[in-house]
Amino acid sequence: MIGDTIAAIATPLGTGGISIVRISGDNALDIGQSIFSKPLVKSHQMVLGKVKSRDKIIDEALACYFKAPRSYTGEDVVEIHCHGGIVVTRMVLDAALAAGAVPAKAGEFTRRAFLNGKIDLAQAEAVGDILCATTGDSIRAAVNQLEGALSKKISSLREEILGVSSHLLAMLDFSDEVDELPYDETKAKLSYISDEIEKLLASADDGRIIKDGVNTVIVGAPNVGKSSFLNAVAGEDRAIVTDIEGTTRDVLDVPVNIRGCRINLYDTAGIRKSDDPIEQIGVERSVAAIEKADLILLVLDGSRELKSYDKEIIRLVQGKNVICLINKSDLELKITKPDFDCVINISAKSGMGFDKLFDEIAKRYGKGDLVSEVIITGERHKQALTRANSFISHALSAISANHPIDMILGDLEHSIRALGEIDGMTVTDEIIDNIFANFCVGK
Ligand SMILES: Nc1nc2c(ncn2[C@@H]2O[C@H](COP(=O)(O)OP(=O)(O)OP(=O)(O)O)[C@@H](O)[C@H]2O)c(=O)[nH]1
Ligand SMILES: [Mg+2]
Repeated sequence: MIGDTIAAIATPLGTGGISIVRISGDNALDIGQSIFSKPLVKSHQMVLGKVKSRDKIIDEALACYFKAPRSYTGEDVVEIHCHGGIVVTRMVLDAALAAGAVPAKAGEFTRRAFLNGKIDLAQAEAVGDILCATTGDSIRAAVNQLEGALSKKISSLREEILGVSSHLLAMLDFSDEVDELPYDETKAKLSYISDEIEKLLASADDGRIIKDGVNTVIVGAPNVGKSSFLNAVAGEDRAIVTDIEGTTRDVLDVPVNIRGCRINLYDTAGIRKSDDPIEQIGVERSVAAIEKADLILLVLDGSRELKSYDKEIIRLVQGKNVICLINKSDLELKITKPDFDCVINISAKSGMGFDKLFDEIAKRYGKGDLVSEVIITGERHKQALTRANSFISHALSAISANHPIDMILGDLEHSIRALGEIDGMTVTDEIIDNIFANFCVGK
């Protein structure tokens, strides 16, 4: 048992068809039964009855008993599916609390599922990722992780390392008798493991983009139509647009879904030298945003020739990942097109050229085919794999330098521990607390 019997509202608070109050723990059945009119005898069966609080009927509802361990948390669980009004749902929860349950903390149901071995840590994190997912790709990647794709990979790597460790332990026994140990097989195995970890690490960039989106910075000189473009893509007036140069001062962040890719659009201040100290700060922020961008949308005003500012910005983004947008293409074009691999004529006013731009973005960032593979979407996983790999490399150098077997075994042990942080086989309370602190109550 992991402590008290807990209860919380598992659905978002608001007016809807139904809300679910979930109760989990050793006393879940007693508590659930004490507030429900019909017997909850059979596991996994919905029963229609009345929810009561101190013998007063609160609502008509469906209740379901999930007998341990066949429940989300692995404990006895009772779910009450009541009518979805804010007040009635709170009253059902209050009835469960009055009957002896304690309020669940953020993520406590999923945390218990992890502690009871129903899911591992990577799978628990996937639950959080599904809740926050904004695109089909990010949901598919998270479901893949929830189904255990990453966990299986981690566990097979761990098995491989353990295999090498037992082989080395066997060698320890006769290491005094021979001058040189037959390390070839060990080296080959460790190199293979390291390659596999590197393959996983190589997927982390794609994984970050699938989960968190492509950081896309709109840059250009003042008045070229950056904010107009942002508003047109977002489909609402998020940024102020005027014909005065230097309208935008701060960086504005708007996430959009373009052909199933999450794109985090950043509108920035037009870059030019300015005497206005506020505008100058904006310009500095624009330049800083360029440095952190995955993709730069360089906007130029097609209705005029390039000015010195434009040329300076073109130099600034040279060599980076740029799509050049010739805006105001609804007007007569006077611009000499600059030399970029990808130049697209658009009009923020009419929407012309957007299709072509969106196709280009989908071509570059649509990861639909990738999400069926094992990919790393979490920074925490990336760090743990990097550490695991550095211990493997260390072990390989130790072998080459003919260091004692104990040292090599130590490296392998550290590497296994680092991998264990991903699925939770070897994890500190602090890491667990951090992960579940990001969950909401009721999950
Ligand atoms: N004809 C035409 N006008 C446009 C287009 N896009 C923007 N404009 C006009 O250009 C002017 C400047 O637009 P903004 O979107 O504020 O330009 P900006 O690049 O954000 O400017 P700053 O914030 O000052 O750097 C406004 O008067 C817009 O209506 C377009 O595609 N066609
Ligand atoms: Mg602007």
